[in-house]
Formats: sequence, structure tokens, C-alpha cells
Amino acid sequence: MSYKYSKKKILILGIGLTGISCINFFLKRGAMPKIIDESNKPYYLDKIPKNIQYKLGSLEKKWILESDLIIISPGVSSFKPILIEARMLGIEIISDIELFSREAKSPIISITGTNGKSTVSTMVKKISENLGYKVYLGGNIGFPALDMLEKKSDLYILELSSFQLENIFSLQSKIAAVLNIKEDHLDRYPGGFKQYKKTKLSIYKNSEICLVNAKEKNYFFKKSCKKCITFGTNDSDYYIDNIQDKVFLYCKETKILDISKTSLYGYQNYENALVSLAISDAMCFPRDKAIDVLSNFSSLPHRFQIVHKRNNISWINDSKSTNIDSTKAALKNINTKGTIWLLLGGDKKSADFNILKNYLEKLKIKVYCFGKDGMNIAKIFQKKSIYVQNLKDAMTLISKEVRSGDIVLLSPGCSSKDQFKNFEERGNLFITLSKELS
Ligand code: UMA
Ligand code: ADP
Repeated sequence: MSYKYSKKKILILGIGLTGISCINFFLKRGAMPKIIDESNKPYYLDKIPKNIQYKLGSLEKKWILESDLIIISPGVSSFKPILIEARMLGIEIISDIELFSREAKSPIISITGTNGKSTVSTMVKKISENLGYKVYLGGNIGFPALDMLEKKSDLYILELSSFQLENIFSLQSKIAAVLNIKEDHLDRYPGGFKQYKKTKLSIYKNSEICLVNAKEKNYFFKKSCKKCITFGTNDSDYYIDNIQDKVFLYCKETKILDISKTSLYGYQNYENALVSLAISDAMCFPRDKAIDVLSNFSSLPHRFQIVHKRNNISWINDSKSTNIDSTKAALKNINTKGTIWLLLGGDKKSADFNILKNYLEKLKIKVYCFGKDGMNIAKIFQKKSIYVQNLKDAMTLISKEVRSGDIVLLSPGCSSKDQFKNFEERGNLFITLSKELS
């Protein structure tokens, strides 16, 4: 279908990376959109082209209700009353991913999940590039999907958050994968976890091949899927197994990768490599090339990386951990007779940290809780925890007590936005302080 935008009244919500990419998209197609942001000082204000009308501070009702088409940025909730009203009046509300899906001409691999999206997307990109394909990766990873349309590409990889999956109608992926679904973003969904999960699963709609985590049986979404490939349990198509302390990746009873011969670090990355292999096989890529790439992959920055080691004390930066499941995944990798000094805190996004309580009870661990929800989280772990205002104060106290054999782990399980610009800034501070204080 060909979509004409030039005669429509188009409104974009959110002056961020997405909003700016939408403006550029419409200008190139002869349309002149307007844009609104609820903040008085949006970060990307100076990126708005001169001739574009904008409003700041609140959602201007008149502009919304007189529009033909509204594009909402992922950070803007689709459940705002004014947007519900607009929808009821028949105003079309879509996301940038919908705009992208309408125009993308090359096959699309779509990846979602609570954790591991960026890692798997990057692994698949590296495998494709190693084979000589021109491939672009966009979406939640920080590169707006619409900017990918500017490039000639053999293949697109979309990393999609639940927010980005909210207003899509035309996406037809060659492969769609849901890596896992655990509690996250509960502050966004009025219908709670059920609604979050349903949103994630919508990635399978119209997908040619669905990659399904069999550990979570109710994730099955066979209705619209032509071909389904499973991973995660021993009776899946792809799984992980141990033989005499060695870990192997399997495809249908055939050993395909001996983890000890790779640089992969952390069990979560074995799982991520497994899904990446499944995607690569589904694309009919030569398996030996994929294995070459995965064998040399360790971790992305700020994802469970040892960033400093001194006096037999390891400092691990896992700043990208923004939910409880990723903190659990980090702790599961640690095997030490010493003490674990866990740095936890930030904005917990309505998560219930009681889930971690039983788990932490079994460990030799001290938990330093900081940030907006730090006090609240510290109360849950009582004797094992202490509340401090910020990351620096916590690390200063820890540095006075750590001993040989100990591990200091930043795996905060919370969003960084209360005290930092993003997870990178939080992780970089941890790296700097780990070197200064030890
Ligand atoms: N805004 C409003 N009203 C609101 C919410 C936000 O006006 O109710 C305004 C803000 O004032 C701000 C603008 O909207 O000026 C920002 O829009 P945005 O939050 O959608 O951010 P973008 O810069 O467009 O970035 C978005 C994704 N952000 C979110 O989903 C929150 C980026 O994912 C993504 O990389 C980018 O599009 C490009 O596709 C970031 C993220 O935090 C990394 N994702 C969440 C996560 O990973 O947990 C889902
Ligand atoms: P996302 O893009 O979904 O946020 P990342 O690959 O950036 O995923 O990793 C985010 C956090 O989740 C990090 O703390 C990382 O160590 C952890 N993680 C990565 N893969 C997995 C997985 N498969 N299961 C659980 N946690 C994971």
C-alpha cells in the first residue's frame, strides 16, 4: 500500500531521538508535521528544523484533536486520557516503527524480550556483517528505526521494547524473537504484567518465523506463525547442556558450540548466543561463520563486565541491569568464597524487590542501596543491607571494607534516570571510582 502524508495534519509527540527522526521522515515526503513535548526543556529542542511549529510544557488538546495522524514516541504512554479520546474520535495513532514497517523493503529480524535484546541484536548484526551483508540495527538500541530507511540495506534488525511494540500494525518480520518476559515497566501498564506480556508477544503477529522460549510455555503464539522454532529447554530445537562441567550449545541433539572454546562470559550470554545461532540458522547463514563470530564475542559495555581487578578483588560493571531479572542473572554467575558487595538502586519502576529476598538470603552478600528507591529497597533486605544516598557514597564505604576474594557488583536492577543521564553514565562512574578507590 502506498501511504500519502503530504496533505495530512500530522502531529508528533515527544521531542527526543524518535521525534526528530519522524520530523525528518515527513519533511522528506513533502509533509509538514507539528511537534509537542510535555517538558519545557526537551533535550533535543535544538535539533528541530526552523520551519517546524512546536509547543512545549503540556499536550495541547487543540493540536491533538485537530490532527489526522499522530505519531507517539515510545516514552509517551499510549494510555494518556487525551490519546484515548483522540483514538475514539477516529484519529490514527501510530509509532515510528509503524512508519518504518510501511516502507522497509528488505527483510526484517525483530527482537524483543525483557533482557538480552541489545546483546542478541548485536550478535546477529555481527554475524550478518561477517557474511558480507549490508545490515542496519535500529530501534530501542538508540538508533531510530526511521533513520535506517536512509541507508541501502540487505537486512534490517529491529531491537524493540514493549513501548515500541504498542502502536504497530504493518510489521511483517522474516523472523521475530521474544528472548524472555519477566517483570519490568509495571509503572507503564495499567493492566500490569499481563498487559506488558501481551504487548511483547504482539511481535509475532504476521511474522514468517517465530522464535519461542520454551521455558515459558504460555509464550506460544502459534495462531499467526507459519513456522515456529523453540529454544531454552532440553526438548527444544536449540538448548544448552552441561557435560562434566563443560557447557555446550546444541541444535537437535547435535553439539554446535563448546563454550570453553569461546570468550563468552556469563550464562546469560550463552543463552543469547544460542538464540543468535537459531536466528542465523533460520536465515540459512553458514553455521561455521556464525560460530566464528560468537566465539569471539564476550559482553557489550556495561553488561556484566569485569572492569577492574586489584588485590584479588573484582569490580564488575553491570549498569545496564535495569530490572530484577538481570540482577538475578548477574548473581547466578558469581561463584566466590568471599563476600559479594552488591550495588542496587535507582528508579525501581514499581517492581517488587521482595522477589529477590529469598534469593539473597542464601548468599554471602552485603547490599548497598542508593538512589530514589534505595531506602525502600534496603528495608526489604534488613540486616544484609544499608541505605546510602548515591553510588559514590556506597562505593567509598565498600572500598574500606573489601577483602581479597571479594566481588563488587554494580547490577542495580533499576533505571538510572533518577540520578544519571543514562546507564552509560552510571557505569562510567562505577569504572572510574573502582580504579580510584581500590
Ligand atoms: N515525553 C513527553 N511526555 C511523556 C513522556 C516523554 O512529552 O509522557 C517527552 C520527553 O520530555 C522527551 C521526549 O518525550 O523530550 C523523549 O521521548 P522518548 O522517551 O520516547 O525518548 P527518545 O529520545 O525518542 O528515545 C526512544 C527510546 N526511549 C524510551 O523508550 C523511553 C529509546 O530507548 C530508543 O533508543 C530511541 O527512542 C530510539 O528508538 C531508550 C530506553 O530507555 C534506550 N528504552 C527503554 C528500556 O530500554 O528500558 C524502553
Ligand atoms: P536489553 O537490551 O534487553 O536491555 P542487554 O543485552 O542490554 O539487554 O542486557 C541488559 C541486562 O540484562 C544486563 O544486565 C545483562 O547482563 C542482562 N542480560 C543480558 N542477556 C540476558 C538474558 N538472556 N537473560 C537475563 N539477563 C540478561
